[in-house]
Amino acid sequence: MTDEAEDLEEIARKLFSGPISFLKSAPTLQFLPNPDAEEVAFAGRSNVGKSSLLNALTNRRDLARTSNTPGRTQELNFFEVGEPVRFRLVDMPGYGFAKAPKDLARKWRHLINDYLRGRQVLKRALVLVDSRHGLKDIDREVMKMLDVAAVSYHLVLTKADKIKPTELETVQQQTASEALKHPAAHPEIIATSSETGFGIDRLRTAVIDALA
Ligand SMILES: Nc1nc2c(ncn2[C@@H]2O[C@H](COP(=O)(O)OP(=O)(O)OP(=O)(O)O)[C@@H](O)[C@H]2O)c(=O)[nH]1
Ligand SMILES: [Mg+2]
Repeated sequence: MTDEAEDLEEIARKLFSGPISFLKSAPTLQFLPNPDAEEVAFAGRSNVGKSSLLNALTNRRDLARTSNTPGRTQELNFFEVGEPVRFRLVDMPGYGFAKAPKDLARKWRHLINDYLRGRQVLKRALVLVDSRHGLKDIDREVMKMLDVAAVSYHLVLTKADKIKPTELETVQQQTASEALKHPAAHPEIIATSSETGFGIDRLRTAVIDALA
């Protein structure tokens, strides 16, 4: 690693292990916080590991609530990083939760899409993909929406501890070749495990890089 990359990793690690606090939950767009800080949002299918990754990134166990059952996160949850505040992390409900009541699924879809498309201070979306399953059509739809809205996003593989390294490499390559066809997708695919901490340093620097 170059000195510069090492420095960035160190800065990122310090920032993410410093003060971080819950700001608020927004069940609808009316309740969004004032757009006075840059934001990085976690998107992805229900149960993919968004809340767990937010906790791993910030070195905290229970900042965002996680669960075995899909549909845990039901609102947009805003967390402020740094003091004074440097930026915000936004945990979102999952999409593609087949068992959710239709009205609720629709409500979440609108909330997520409207937020992602219309938020001026959103600097980067992290689109999480379960490394055991790879990209699904519903992920591709979100990717297309982000392309059209010109919201830059990073594809992040989750639960890397659940598959063999060779399988992980294959899914990483497949995902990378699809990412190339999406103008707003970052070409690098970051593989992570919230369980083992694998890839978390890299994700931290990617988040810092996305900010002004
Ligand atoms: N083995 C392993 N399990 C994980 C990992 N990340 C998350 N999980 C598990 O996957 C389940 C779902 O995790 P969450 O973080 O709640 O997922 P989510 O995407 O926030 O889910 P919703 O809020 O319901 O959309 C939990 O049981 C986690 O413990 C990981 O890296 N490795
Ligand atoms: Mg969640």
